[in-house]
Amino acid sequence: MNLNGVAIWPAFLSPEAQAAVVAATREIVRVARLFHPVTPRGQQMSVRMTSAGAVGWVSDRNGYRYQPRHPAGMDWPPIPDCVLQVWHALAGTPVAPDTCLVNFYAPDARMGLHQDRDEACLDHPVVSISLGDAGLFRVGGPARRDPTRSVWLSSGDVAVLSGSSRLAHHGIDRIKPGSSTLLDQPGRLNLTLRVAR
Ligand code: MD6
Ligand code: FE
Repeated sequence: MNLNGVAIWPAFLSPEAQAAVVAATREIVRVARLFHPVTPRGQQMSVRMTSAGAVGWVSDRNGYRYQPRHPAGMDWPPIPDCVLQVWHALAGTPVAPDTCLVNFYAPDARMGLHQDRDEACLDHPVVSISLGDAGLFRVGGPARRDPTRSVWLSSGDVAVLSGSSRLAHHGIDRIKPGSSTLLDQPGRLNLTLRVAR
């Protein structure tokens, strides 16, 4: 499926593969706790985040950036193999990702329309894995005012932003609590792989 140039692979991950990624993500979160980032303007984001990889995405009063440590000071855990496999199957590049952002949406969390442009080189794709409750994904174009289209991303779906869609605006309007039994709590987990440096 293609939504404004974003490739969407419905049910790319089997239920078994989804369970393996959830178990690996629990291990990431155990070491590098989820936190609520604060935007540069001082607003607390509703999504909780952490990262795996050589660098991780953080946001605070000093801006958005990738940095080699969690805000609490520890190294980010390594990106799990089962997650790297998804990248290598779909990214279309031999370059490996150096960061995996973990987003957790409680039932009332959302993510506003944004572009992914904090990476040093914007030629590499972004590969995004959805797990747990479905999320309403909105995709526009490179300009903020470009028209948008929306699709529900369900557990096991994978989205790839590359080429003309790499700088597409996108966001999550809301999630549908209770639409999946994968997680042991209501909510949605999203893992996003990138080449950041
Ligand atoms: C989410 N995803 O699905 C948020 N970014 O929860 C993103 O912000 C995103 O899905 C870049 C590429 C794909 C994505
Ligand atoms: Fe994004």
